[in-house]
Amino acid sequence: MRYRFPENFWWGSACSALQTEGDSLNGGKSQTTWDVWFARQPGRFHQGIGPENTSGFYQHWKQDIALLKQLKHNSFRTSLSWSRLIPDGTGEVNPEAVEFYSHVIDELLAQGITPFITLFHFDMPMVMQEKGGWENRDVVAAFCRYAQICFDLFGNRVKHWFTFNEPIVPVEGGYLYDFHYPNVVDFRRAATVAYHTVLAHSLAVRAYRAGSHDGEIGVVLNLTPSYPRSAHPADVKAAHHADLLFNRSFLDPVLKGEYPADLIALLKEYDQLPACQPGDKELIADGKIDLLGINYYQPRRVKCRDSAVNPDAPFMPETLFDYYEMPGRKMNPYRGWEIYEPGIYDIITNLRDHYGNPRCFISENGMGVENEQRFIENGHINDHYRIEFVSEHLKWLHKGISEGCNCLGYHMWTFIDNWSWLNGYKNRYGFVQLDLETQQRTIKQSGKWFANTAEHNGFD
Ligand code: BGP
Repeated sequence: MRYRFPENFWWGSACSALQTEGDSLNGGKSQTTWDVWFARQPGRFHQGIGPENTSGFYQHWKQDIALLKQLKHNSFRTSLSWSRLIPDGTGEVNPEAVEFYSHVIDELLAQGITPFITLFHFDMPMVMQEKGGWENRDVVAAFCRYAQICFDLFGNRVKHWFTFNEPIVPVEGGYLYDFHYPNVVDFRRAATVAYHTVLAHSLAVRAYRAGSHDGEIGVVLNLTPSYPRSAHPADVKAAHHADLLFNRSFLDPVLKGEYPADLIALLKEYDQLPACQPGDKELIADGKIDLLGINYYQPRRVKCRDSAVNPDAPFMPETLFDYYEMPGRKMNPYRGWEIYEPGIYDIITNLRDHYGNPRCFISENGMGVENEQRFIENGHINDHYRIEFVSEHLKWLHKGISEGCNCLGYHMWTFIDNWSWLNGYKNRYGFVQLDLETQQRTIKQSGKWFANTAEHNGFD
């Protein structure tokens, strides 16, 4: 076999609570920011479809786990919902939620599928957002209590924990670019949210270690390699700044236990540093992880700014660089993201060379495509483009692993077509096609290809 992966490689997929569970206001669950935002502004969501309208994992979990088995998964990541487990954010634990998540975890284990559990995947309980969300340190403390409760309830069965999924995304979406609630555009507040998220992560890691649990804890980061337009120092500097803001603002604290000195200097220069308190430094040093999840979808290409900075304009990341469209780039036109397979290799070799080669795995990678029904052949979707997407990324991953990178698995986003935030069901990502009306599930060609690859631990 040409591309054989190391023994015990994790083959699986990822999803999140809010994007799959449905029953978003049943079973004792309280509202997340998404439920509230959707109720207020349904027009901002593709075709007016909100988080109550999903693949219904809350009802169909057993059937879906049977599908995971058919897809030959040996591991699977999903998230717990804070607002389902602790509806008022800080008080009583909801027994219905404990029962639901226990059933899911037990069934995964019974099917030989290792559960990977994320604690927070973009779904802030509204009660916590009303207190200021991540801008408020009390919310940071409440998150730590929630994490501790999860470790105590499920830690005997769950051995792979992740504090956050893509923590930079709620910063970008909620506080810079208006694609998450609370729709603020303010860099200083964004920096505070990012900083407090790192503190929340570190507190949870501390709590996990203090509990002497027999397992490992990490975080899932979306790493977008920053490529400069050219080797000109101005372009290189622009790419370095983008890397500091969007990658290293989380990567360095969780792997090195401290922020990059040049990120601190940069924010200081523009008077954007968040407020620190005594003890924060030690706390961040304690937030070092055992396992890094890497979500990779697209690179970030930048160049130096074409125009001068308006001194009266508020500071934004784009004060420091412009985006660059590489001629001839390969695009996923539905999502508007560049497809650049070598990026996955660049990420893991960078981790090997500059971060001590940490234990890591690809926790998300995938391709959302619109109107996939046009590819139906003999009753199922023949998504050859997705097979090509996955296999091309796997080839680069394989190369990195054969050159010594400590990458332990590959999880696809995602196993069944799911609800994609503001995009609703516009772009389909699954190995399994979902008919939203009938809830019928049909395995796509890529699902068959993946099952075969997982079963043989590689492909030709
Ligand atoms: C990641 C998120 C997922 C998922 C995926 C696809 O950023 O962790 O929640 O949604 O991207 O992106 P989208 O759904 O926006 O197309």
